[in-house]
Amino acid sequence: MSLVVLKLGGSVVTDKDEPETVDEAGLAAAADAVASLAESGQVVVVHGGGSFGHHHAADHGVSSETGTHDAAGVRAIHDAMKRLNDAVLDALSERGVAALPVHPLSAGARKEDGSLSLPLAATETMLAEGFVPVLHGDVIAHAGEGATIVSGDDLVVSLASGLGADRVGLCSTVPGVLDTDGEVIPEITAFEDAAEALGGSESTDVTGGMAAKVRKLLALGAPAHVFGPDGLSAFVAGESPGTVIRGE
Ligand code: IP8
Repeated sequence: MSLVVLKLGGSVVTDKDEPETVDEAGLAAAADAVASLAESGQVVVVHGGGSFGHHHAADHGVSSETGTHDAAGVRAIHDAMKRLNDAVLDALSERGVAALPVHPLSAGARKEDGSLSLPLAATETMLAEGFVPVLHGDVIAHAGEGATIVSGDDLVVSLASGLGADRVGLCSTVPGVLDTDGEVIPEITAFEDAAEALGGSESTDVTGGMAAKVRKLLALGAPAHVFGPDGLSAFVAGESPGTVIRGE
């Protein structure tokens, strides 16, 4: 059975500029797409932080590199992400999807070099039993740093390579990776293909924006599709909306 790992960007399922606000229309469309994917194969969902995780992370001075030993701060970030995760799970459950949470804070850790260790037994067993695991960007224990942010993109890379995904989708609010003229770059096979065009994310995003996403996706074994909400149905249909990123 084919396995799809789909990341729903925080900007798709939340209003990124309003603290802790779900984008109901965006979430509904995304949940419809996941429900369609789940009808024909296995799917793992990962969602980003949007206005739930990033504001709290910035408030507590935590990023993917800078950690904290303040347990209250870690909980504030994690609890906000659990609230968003609940909203995603509810939307999926309303559509008959057997969605279950996997919280990275309790499942994985980062080594001193920053690399992510994400045991996959829970996710794998859920998939085998017909569930749809839903992970999320989170705060996570980090050797020598206390706890740092793990982005949904890092989780996608670990999940897709560890589980042997057939297709990877990253749905954000942009229609793909854009060149300097604002046109979608159809294919990226090396960072240099798009280096000039890759800027930072405009809203508060402690995990690095599009440049970091492209670097991580180039490291994957499977092709990854970066597309906007308008590309969701094409991705579900097995087409290649937006930009396809395949490392060589
Ligand atoms: O939005 C970050 O996940 P991302 C999650 O996928 C937090 O980068 C807690 C800020």
